[in-house]
Amino acid sequence: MSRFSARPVDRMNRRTFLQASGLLAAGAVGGGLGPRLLGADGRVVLPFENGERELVTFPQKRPLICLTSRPPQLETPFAVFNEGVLTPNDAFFVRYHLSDIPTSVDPATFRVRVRGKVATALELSLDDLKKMGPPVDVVAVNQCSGNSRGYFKPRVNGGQLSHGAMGNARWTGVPLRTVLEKAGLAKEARQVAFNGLDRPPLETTPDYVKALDVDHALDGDVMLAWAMNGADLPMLNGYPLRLVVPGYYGTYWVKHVNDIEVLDSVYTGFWMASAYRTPATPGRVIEPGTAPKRTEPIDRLTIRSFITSVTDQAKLPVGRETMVRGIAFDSGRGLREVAFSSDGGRSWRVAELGEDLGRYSFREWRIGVTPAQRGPLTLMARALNRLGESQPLEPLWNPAGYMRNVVETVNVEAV
Ligand SMILES: Nc1nc2c(c(=O)[nH]1)N[C@H]1C(S)=C(S)[C@@H](COP(=O)(O)O)O[C@H]1N2
Ligand SMILES: [Mo]
Repeated sequence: MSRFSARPVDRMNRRTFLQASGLLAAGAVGGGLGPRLLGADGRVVLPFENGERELVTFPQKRPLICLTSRPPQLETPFAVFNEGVLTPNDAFFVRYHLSDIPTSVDPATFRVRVRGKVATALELSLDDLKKMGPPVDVVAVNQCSGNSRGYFKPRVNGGQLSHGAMGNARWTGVPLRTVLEKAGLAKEARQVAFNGLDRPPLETTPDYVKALDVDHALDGDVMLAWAMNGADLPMLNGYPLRLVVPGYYGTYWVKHVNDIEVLDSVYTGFWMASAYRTPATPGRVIEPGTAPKRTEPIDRLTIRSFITSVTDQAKLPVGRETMVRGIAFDSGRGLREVAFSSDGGRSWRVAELGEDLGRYSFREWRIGVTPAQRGPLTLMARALNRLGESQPLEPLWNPAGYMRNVVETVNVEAV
């Protein structure tokens, strides 16, 4: 697959990247494009073995939890999810697979190409896209399928993430359908493959390309987005254009997308055929130590909920009400309720849901807790959607540590 419709990227132009982010003038970045370490106290400890992490800053980002710095893989500190239902752009997590990532893109010369099984191949500028019709907006969760992988037991290979490889933002762009209809799909069109400006360091490394079935690509929800929370996409989140696939795991949300190819077959590149797959079993689960007979691609988000306002070891006053708050989301089927327990799952009450920002968004919830006596309390939240999907009480294990959605617990103390 040829990669570029133009050569918009000056990969090594650090100056442009820093200027664009306003950081050069502020002098906030030290040597190189690498992360700036915050020093001995700039550390966090995630609650699993080998969970000690550095906090680092990259251009356009506040200090985030560093999983790797080349390529950048950054987690959002969990406290951010208690500050608001939209994740700020400078706190939004970052995931890359390939080390050769764009560090500056000229929006004037950037082009996205649409080619393959189409009536008319297109080369569209950002202006062209913005003129294709009124911009559409969706609030949607982008979550890595490996989010929370560090909690898998037995432990599994892969980035040992806590719960910060997710975020919720308002995305603005043009429906992919509008663009594909302009190109005119051929009758034999079967899948659409998406490629971005990042490149493999070696020719033998497979380029990061993902594909969607044609029906999905045309559903009207899938979007080419140029803005996030009302601002340009941060460079590390896909500037100047990314795919947004509401309700689906982040692996499909191709960043810096500049090449869209309509195929008459099922795409067989590495990142679809070999990576980002789970056992093809109910719950995607297999016995640890065994190998799946069949696998299938990651697809929709599993339903999840989190308590955000209290963390392990928090103290709640006896005889007084504490408002416990959190977030919940699913793949867009429609959240029905969030149940809450303060006795380790013996009894459940229904929490009050916050503002509805749309079916793909985080939904805030809250509930009052008044401990009757001193001692430990085990807090749990469990979401349920209109399809009847809920969260398991026991974790579901798969070899790559994907799609975790067990009911999480927070252990606090009534004092
Ligand atoms: N071009 C490109 N797009 C990509 C990836 C990548 O490596 N390259 N990683 C994907 C994965 S696995 C995830 S989880 C999301 C993360 O999006 P974010 O970095 O904006 O948070 O980007 C997706 N899009
Ligand atoms: Mo991911």
